[in-house]
Amino acid sequence: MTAFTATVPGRVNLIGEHTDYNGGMVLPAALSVSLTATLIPREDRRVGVSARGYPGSAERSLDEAAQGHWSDPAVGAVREANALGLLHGGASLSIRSTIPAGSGLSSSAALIVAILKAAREAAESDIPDLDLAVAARRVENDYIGVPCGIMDQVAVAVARPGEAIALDTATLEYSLVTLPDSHSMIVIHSGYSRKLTDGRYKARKEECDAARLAFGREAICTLDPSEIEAATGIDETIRRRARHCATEHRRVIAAREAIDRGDMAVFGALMNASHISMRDDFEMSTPPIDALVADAVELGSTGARLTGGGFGGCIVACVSSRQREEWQARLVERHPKARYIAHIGG
Ligand code: GAF
Repeated sequence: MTAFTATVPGRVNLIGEHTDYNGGMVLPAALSVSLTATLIPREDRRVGVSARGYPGSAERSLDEAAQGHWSDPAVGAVREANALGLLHGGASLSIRSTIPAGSGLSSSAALIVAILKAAREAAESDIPDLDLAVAARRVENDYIGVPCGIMDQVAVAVARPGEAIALDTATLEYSLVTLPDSHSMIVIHSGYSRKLTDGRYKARKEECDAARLAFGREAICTLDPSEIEAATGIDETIRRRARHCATEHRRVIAAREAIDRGDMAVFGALMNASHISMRDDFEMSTPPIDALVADAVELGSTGARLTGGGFGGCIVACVSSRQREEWQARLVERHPKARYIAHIGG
């Protein structure tokens, strides 16, 4: 039996949180941590998964519903590969991953996209990466039941380690962004994990849906912040959620321009503003994450923020490359539960 293999990176989002299902911009970057899926097509309708870096192995039916099990993304990916005509039945899968799960680094998107890419190899298909990313989002939305946006799937399907991608989630147009050598983007795990399936992500999505109705705009990221302030009869929580999305979208555009100019001081200030907006307007941070971000800045990072879906997981900080190792050591000394995951840039 021939085996087909695909490797995809984890991603860190540099800025642009919860904008990807609200018609806004995001700026994720691919990391050196990665996931490799090896796939052997089967003629029956079973999906066997053995996984290093996951809780073990699983044997599932292609025809069963998602069960809240860690192997759901794998089963969903094989179902989607069948729907795309890349597979005609089940698969035996072997997974190796260095992307920590529950960290906001897209381990779930990486698992699904890697399986779809391996299935593409098996079918000798030329289906584009972007189409696989859209299919991977369907697995999350329709099979697993997580109402996520499209950022993670595009980031892990398209970007290469060390490369950022400025993605317009309304059109799926993107451009690659080179990060300067002068600074490192450092990913630090808070030591507190979270799951996108735990209900809080969904609650934020529903509040954004309510904002869409209240403001009568399909993409709330494109609302003018002054319009949000001036509107009357709007629930204050909904107003704050909309304000986060509209201002975060603008911060992503400004952040991309700052990187292009090599102005990492402005970039860092935008990261800090993003964190405050996530903390106060979107209420997706936690006290340990706020403390980590505050110390990251106090110890000399240009800017720092929570990254990913929120309520735990990782922060990302922009630090001058010369100071990286000392900064890291001092931060982790202050926060014993925190640990270094990866860095990109210089
Ligand atoms: C998670 C989701 F999967 C993404 O779609 C995105 O919404 C992100 O949280 C928040 O920016 O990673």
